[in-house]
Amino acid sequence: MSDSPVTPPSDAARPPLLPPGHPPARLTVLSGGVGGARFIQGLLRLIERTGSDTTVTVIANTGDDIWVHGLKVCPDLDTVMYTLGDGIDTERGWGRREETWNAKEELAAYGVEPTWFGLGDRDIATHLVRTQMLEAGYPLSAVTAALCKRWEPGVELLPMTDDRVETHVVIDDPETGERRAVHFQEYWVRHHAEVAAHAVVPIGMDAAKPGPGVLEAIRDADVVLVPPSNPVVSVGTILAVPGIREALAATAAPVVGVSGIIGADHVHGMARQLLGVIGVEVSAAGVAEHYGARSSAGLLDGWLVDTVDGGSVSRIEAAGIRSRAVPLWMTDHDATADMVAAALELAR
Ligand code: FO1
Repeated sequence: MSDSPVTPPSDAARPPLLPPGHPPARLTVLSGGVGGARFIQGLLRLIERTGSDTTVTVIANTGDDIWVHGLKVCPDLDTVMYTLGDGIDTERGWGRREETWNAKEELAAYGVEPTWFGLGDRDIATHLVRTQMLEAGYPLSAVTAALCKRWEPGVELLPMTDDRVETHVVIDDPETGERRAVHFQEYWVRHHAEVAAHAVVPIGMDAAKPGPGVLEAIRDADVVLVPPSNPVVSVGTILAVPGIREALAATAAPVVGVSGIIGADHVHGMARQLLGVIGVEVSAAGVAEHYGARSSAGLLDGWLVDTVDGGSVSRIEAAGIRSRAVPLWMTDHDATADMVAAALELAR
């Protein structure tokens, strides 16, 4: 029997038809700290569940970074790295598990400030490595890649910029009543976001450039995901890096976000307070409208809200953003994976 001269069209010619909820090949996530890290854990669980060979690039906020005791601390980079590398203290959501605080106690015994910012002994090793490498001339992106060689987070972790940016908050000093700018960490960790705040200022942002790989990760993504991170100091700070908004407007990838506000309050952190500072309604719809629809020079193509906010879906869609109400409580990795699958569905 002669061989059939006709060969079937090769599958390589046709992009594989992905079953619903199956993550596409290349995902890029704009992430803050705790909320973003939990969201990415769910994304990795979804990839594991579907067996897809998806690559994930995380563009992390570095505006929370702070120099303390001569060390450079990068809370959002470290929270993502430790969480995905299984070194995180899951109670706190930051820093290392099985931590000890001897150095912190010794510093306090010397009366050295800031005593309100806790550096654990294990965590200090990360900051020593980072500070040494920065002082040797390595950019933050190279330092992060080096630290990730140990932690193997399973994603490409990119600082939003290699340049120094610090988020400061203008507050009324609780002791003196005088209005002054403090580092975001002092506002959050020392004052628990309980003092009157009047402005959020990303110091150094004008001179900042997107870090290596950042614009490419946005351009080349199949979908860009915006986790329920703080819209002001986490996502907002990433969007403020010159060039990043333009890249998000230009990418062929749908941009889909998940609300960190459920009902009238944030799930974690201080989004409620800071949304008030910038005059944005503290609601899932308010944040969606603040981010704006891509069809009108904004950020979003899609926006997931929690089931309690189902009534706001029509308002969000009226703003030009596709929306769906699904459970958004990240109670465990599978619940979060379901939420990520819903976000990817919205992106299709
Ligand atoms: N948060 C606190 O509430 N108290 C602390 O003493 C504290 C220390 C700290 C040290 C390193 C680090 O990476 C994070 C740390 N955080 C602390 C959390 C940090 O304020 C937040 O992770 C982010 O900046 C906000 O998302």
